Amino acid sequence: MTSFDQYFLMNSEEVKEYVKKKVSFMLESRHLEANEIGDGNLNYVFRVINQETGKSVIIKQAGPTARFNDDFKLSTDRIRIESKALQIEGLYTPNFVPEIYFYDDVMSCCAMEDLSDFTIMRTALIKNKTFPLFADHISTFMAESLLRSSDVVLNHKEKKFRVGEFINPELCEVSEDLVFTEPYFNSFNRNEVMEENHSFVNEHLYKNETLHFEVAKLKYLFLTKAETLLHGDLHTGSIFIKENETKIIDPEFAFYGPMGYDVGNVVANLVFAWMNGEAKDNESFKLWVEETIIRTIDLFKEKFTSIWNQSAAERFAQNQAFQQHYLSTVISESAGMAGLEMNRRIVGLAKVKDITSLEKEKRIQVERLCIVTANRFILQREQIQNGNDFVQVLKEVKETLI
Ligand code: SR1
Ligand code: MG
Repeated sequence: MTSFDQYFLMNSEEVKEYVKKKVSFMLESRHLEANEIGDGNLNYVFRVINQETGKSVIIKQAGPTARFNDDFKLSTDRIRIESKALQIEGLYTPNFVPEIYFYDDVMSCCAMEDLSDFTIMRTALIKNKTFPLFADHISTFMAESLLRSSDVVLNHKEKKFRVGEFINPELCEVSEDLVFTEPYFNSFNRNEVMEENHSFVNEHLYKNETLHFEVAKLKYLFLTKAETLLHGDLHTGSIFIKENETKIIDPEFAFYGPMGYDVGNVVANLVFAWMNGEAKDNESFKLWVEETIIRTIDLFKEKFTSIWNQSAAERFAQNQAFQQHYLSTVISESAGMAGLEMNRRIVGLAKVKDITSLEKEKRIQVERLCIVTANRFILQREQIQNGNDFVQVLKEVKETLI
């Protein structure tokens, strides 16, 4: 029987043995059942339940490559990054992340709270379900986690130490390629574009020099602006939800980067939900998404300002003009990053079901809508300063294109 003192990729039976040995509230349990339930692109996720007591635990293990494509060789260190990021986020917003029981650096896995009674938010949104508390929850999570890990609140030396802890070169490279470069050049020939949209993509993305200039600026922000500890992949597939609760999972892409990357990802993925409602002529769902985008941004701004006023340690934080400049930059960078996330999910290899599950004619249309909206988010980001500005762009593009 293995003592788990050397790394290997576990199967369900081995995970049961692992849990018996390592998880304090499952020690030597005899009636365990383990199932692999992961549906993400990268890791293996096992749910282990003791059928006698009903107690359960999630074991998440990283393999040496992405599970959906062996071409992506990725350091298993990503589980350390994820565990550590969840623990830090748990200090600021314990209600919005799963509890991490422990991280095992030999097996490159972690044990965490089982959230099986939640649903992945994207799955629920595709059924056009609505969540009235989401804007409140996600704005709290983002304002707390993004501001409290930044130089505004953290001691500057402590922040530099954290930047070092979260150096995440391989996962950052995935985003640099998939989000920032490939949608505009198809550099590795991995883009997947619907045939009917080839010339549209060519004109609006591949041959658009004006756009390339702005994307280049945003890419260099991502590469160089070590502003705060990001979740790094904050889409609706990284959110577990139920009526009254929201849990943010999967921060394996966490690193010190620009705040707007996380905020922009949330907006972009809400826009995908809106597009799904648009394709299904579901006006009430679209209205809920619009309100949710507006409230997410506006509540984020309110909460950000309040945390800043109460907790900022930086000497210049009391300068009102600086505070306004800082927040305004975060929002316009969020708009730019939202546009990038939208374009890459339409033309890149990592797509979203909100769009791919649509029937063909509708999909062709909403993909174009996404690209034009995304480009306006990128090109006009300086003018986007509140929630309504995002929704206005969306509505204007819809009016001109359909
Ligand atoms: C190689 S991983 C592809 C995508 O899945 C993850 O969830 C990230 O969004 C990444 O870009
Ligand atoms: Mg993920």
